[in-house]
Amino acid sequence: LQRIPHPPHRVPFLGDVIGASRRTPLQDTLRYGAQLGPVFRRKAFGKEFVFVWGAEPAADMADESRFAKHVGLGVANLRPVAGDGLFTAYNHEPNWQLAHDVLAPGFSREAMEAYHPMMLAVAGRLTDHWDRERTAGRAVDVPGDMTKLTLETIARTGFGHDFGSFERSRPHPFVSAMVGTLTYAQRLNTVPSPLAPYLLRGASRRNAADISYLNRTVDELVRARRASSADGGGDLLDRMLETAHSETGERLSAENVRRQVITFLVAGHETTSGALSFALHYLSLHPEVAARARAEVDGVWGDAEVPGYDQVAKLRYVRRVLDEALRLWPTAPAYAREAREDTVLAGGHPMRRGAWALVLTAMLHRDPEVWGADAERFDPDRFDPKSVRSRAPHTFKPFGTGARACIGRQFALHEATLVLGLLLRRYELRPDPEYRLRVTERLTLMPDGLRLRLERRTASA
Ligand code: MNH
Repeated sequence: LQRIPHPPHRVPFLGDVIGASRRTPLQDTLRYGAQLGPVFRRKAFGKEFVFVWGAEPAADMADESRFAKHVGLGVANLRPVAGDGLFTAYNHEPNWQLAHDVLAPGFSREAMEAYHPMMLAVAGRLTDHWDRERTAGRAVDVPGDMTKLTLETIARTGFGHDFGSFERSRPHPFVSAMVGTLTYAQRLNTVPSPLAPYLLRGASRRNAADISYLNRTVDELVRARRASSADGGGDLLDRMLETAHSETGERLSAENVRRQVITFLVAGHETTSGALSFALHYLSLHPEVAARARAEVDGVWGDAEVPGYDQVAKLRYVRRVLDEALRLWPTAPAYAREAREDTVLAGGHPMRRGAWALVLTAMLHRDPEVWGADAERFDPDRFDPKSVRSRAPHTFKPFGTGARACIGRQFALHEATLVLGLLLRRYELRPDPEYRLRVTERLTLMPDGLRLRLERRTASA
């Protein structure tokens, strides 16, 4: 550890906090990373973290025989909300494998095909809303509306539930409670742990209220399903309530179902919303990219009123736009890995069994040695098949890695590609010339205050 570089000006007790802000821990860490290299440490508020990026450490960390997911920091801070739900479960907790096996079929191709019409219906509510805003001459609130869209999508497809987000002018209280707990979980990392109960007393009381609101919402949703004679047509909630493990016959307990529903409602929308928002930001700034993507949509969808399931996967260029947005701003910007046994990282850093480090995806994705001198530039062609083949493996990891990688990846990609296709087909996106990208952090990333003006396309649809 002593040999790993850290920032030069350490403040006693507080650590490496000069020039750092508690609202943007990730973006501050990126600045340190650029100065300190692909394996570095940063001490903040009594805790010392090791961060890695660069092709070699990232590939090492992806070796499942030597490393596994580490539940620490922000993820561990979510345990009071999400317990042993899939995202926050420790590797050794039996409920992880059980829930993984029971829920994985909920993300199969067949399941996704069944979600497709529901995703279309929710997207229709977004375009209705955007049509009204456009007609009224108003700019649209991109992150706000993408959050409505993705929350309604996971609620409807996963749980047959409708939060009515598009009928509200303010975010649904579920969203406010969720944002509250995510922000609180992040803040816990930025105060010395022994002092947290004092410094965050008010915040921790609000957090307890947020958690109990989330629990109540979910309990009500589950109660409604159990009371209803109809099932959810095999949605995620049906699987959670009805499905026994194919080998052991075990089922999820009521308490675990509650944890899973919260997990999926939160993990299932927040990151996708950010990904869509960043993609729309870049599309608005790169009309040539938007034109190419739009031409693809017109070509693949023709004059079909609504696209079929297969017509989404065929939008290869739109998908590259999304990948490129997730490269520059991976909305889950880091993941933690721990050594399964004593090992050596990247040929020079010994790690004891259980020692852990954060893979800084956001930095890995901007490494000039991997992505070239123009790594900061938005260019979807980096994801054409030839460029992908010529790149080092394990250098694009927006969905994490290994057994604990994102279970909702295909879901997110289908939803986001579909929605980008629909929006490109319908509108021209006009940026606000005054807007400069500001990224807010609450464990996940979001472009703050992004608004776009829309023009209805005249040519088609
Ligand atoms: Mn998702 C895990 C990113 C969409 C549900 N997700 C992860 C991890 C990353 C991630 C990174 C691994 C974290 C870690 O190693 O600690 N997820 C994303 C991104 C998007 C996303 C960038 C959208 C874009 N995720 C979704 C959607 C769902 C979902 C949509 C559900 C419908 N994700 C999960 C769950 C896990 C997870 C559940 C935990 C999986 C496990 O540990 O078994």
